Amino acid sequence: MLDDVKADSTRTLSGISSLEALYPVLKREGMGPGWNKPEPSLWPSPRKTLVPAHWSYRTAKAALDVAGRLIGTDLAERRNLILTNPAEGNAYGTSRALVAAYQMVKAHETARSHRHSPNALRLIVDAGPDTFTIVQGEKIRMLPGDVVLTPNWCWHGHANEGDVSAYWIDVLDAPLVQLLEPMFLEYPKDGVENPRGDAHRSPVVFPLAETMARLDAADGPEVELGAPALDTIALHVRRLEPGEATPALRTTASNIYAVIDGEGQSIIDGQVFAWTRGDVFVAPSWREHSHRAQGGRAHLLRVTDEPVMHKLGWLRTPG
Ligand code: GTQ
Ligand code: FE2
Repeated sequence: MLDDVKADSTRTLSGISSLEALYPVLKREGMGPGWNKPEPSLWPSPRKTLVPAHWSYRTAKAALDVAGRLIGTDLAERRNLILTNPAEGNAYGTSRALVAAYQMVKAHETARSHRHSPNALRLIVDAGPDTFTIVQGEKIRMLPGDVVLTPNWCWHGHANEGDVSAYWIDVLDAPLVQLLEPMFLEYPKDGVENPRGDAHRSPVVFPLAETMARLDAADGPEVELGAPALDTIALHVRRLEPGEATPALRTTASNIYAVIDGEGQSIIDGQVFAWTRGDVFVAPSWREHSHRAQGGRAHLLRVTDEPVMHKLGWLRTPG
């Protein structure tokens, strides 16, 4: 039957003498003329389809406090607010490859363990000393300014054993995983993970105090956490001295910034965003940007898909 249709098309094609007659036959065969598309498939330089954007921690925290009264981690799995890039047609990511979210775990609450193929990391914004994430059975303390990794397929859950709510910023490469489709998510067969002890040192945690000490000793204003931190995501902490503007950066990689401390403003492709501690903002691919601290020193966590761009030969950062 299928062979009959194919044979029929071949006969039809041999009788065609105009492009207009060719197009419907091609369509029926699941083919399209590359020379006659309404939109080109390739273009000379990045189209900058995602937009610069900023999210306020103050607002997110207030929203999470409301959500905390209305939904528990038993139902929510994760009580998070996803920071979707407001570009038209975009439904999920903060940048093309990465998604950022604010997450809250209330006092004496846990968020059950799971593991997934997306890589993840968290920057702690506000948390009491008895807030933990459990990564592969290792109990990791989460203090403000600390960065914790949960690489691809590592078990992880969160536990707040203290009396105050904990708030942090998650970044995952889930949009990239959605695009390429190697998505897996799994729950423990026997419920919860049994954590082992308290980890003070672990390859998955970058305590703030250590990062600050490295910056104090560094030649330049930026240090990298890990090399890179995750297969798909690199992390850098940038110190901004008051009044000093960073050199303008334009790169094919996308950069999500989370404010560790201080305040200031960034100009992203001509748009000005004022920021303060806990805020998140994004400079999508090819959007030139620079930052300036105001009032005092500030520190930004720069979260970038640079390792992906570099590995694939697509990283370009013209001077
Ligand atoms: O904390 O495990 O924001 O799995 C999104 C997915 C956080 C998490 C998010 C997640 C997590
Ligand atoms: Fe997770």
